[in-house]
Amino acid sequence: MIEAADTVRLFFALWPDSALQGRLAAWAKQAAGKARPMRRENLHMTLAFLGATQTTLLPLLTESARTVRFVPFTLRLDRIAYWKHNRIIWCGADQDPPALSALVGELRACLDASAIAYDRKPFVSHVTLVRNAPGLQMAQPWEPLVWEARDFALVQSEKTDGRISYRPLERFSASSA
Ligand code: 2AM
Repeated sequence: MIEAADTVRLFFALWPDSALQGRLAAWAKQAAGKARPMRRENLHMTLAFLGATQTTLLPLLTESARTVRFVPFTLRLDRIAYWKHNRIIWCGADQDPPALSALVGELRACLDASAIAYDRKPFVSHVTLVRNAPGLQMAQPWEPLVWEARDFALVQSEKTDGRISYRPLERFSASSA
C-alpha cells in the first residue's frame, strides 16, 4: 500500500523572477478586497500538474525533465480574467507564444514516456492572482506585464500549519540537457 508519506505533491511551472513576482503580488493585494491574494513567493504558471507522486519516482522525473528542450521566450501577460468555477482571478497571455505550447507538449510527452501520471486537462496558461474571489468587478485596472521565461521548475507543494507553500526543487533551462 502507498502511504501519504511516500508521496510528494508536485507540478512543473514557470517561476517568475522576484521583480515580476513583486508586481503581480502588488496587483493581487490591491485587487483582492476580502478575497485571498496569492502570496508573492507562491506566484507561478503551472505547466503540468502531477499531484501526489511517489518519492521513488523523483530521480526518474528530474532525469527526464532534463531532456526537455527549453527555448527561452517572452510571455506578454496582457489578459486579466475570472473563472467562476474555482473563483480565481488570473492573468495570462491573449496568445501563447509557440515556445510555451511546445514546452508543455514536450513536458507531457516526456511524462508519458516515463509513465508518470499528470492532469491531462487541456493546458490553459494562467497565473492565479487571487483565490476565493466573488468576481472581477473589484479588480484594479490591469497593466500588461512582460515575462522573460528563461527556465522552468519542478515544484513541490507543501502544507505547513495550514498554509500552502510551493518550493521549486530543481530548475531546468536550455543548458541543463
Ligand atoms: P490553479 O492556480 O488554477 O488552482 C498547484 O496546485 C498549482 O497546480 C496551481 O497553480 C493549480 O492551478 C495547478 N493545478 C492544475 N491542475 C490542478 C489540479 N488538478 N489540482 C490542483 N491544482 C492543479
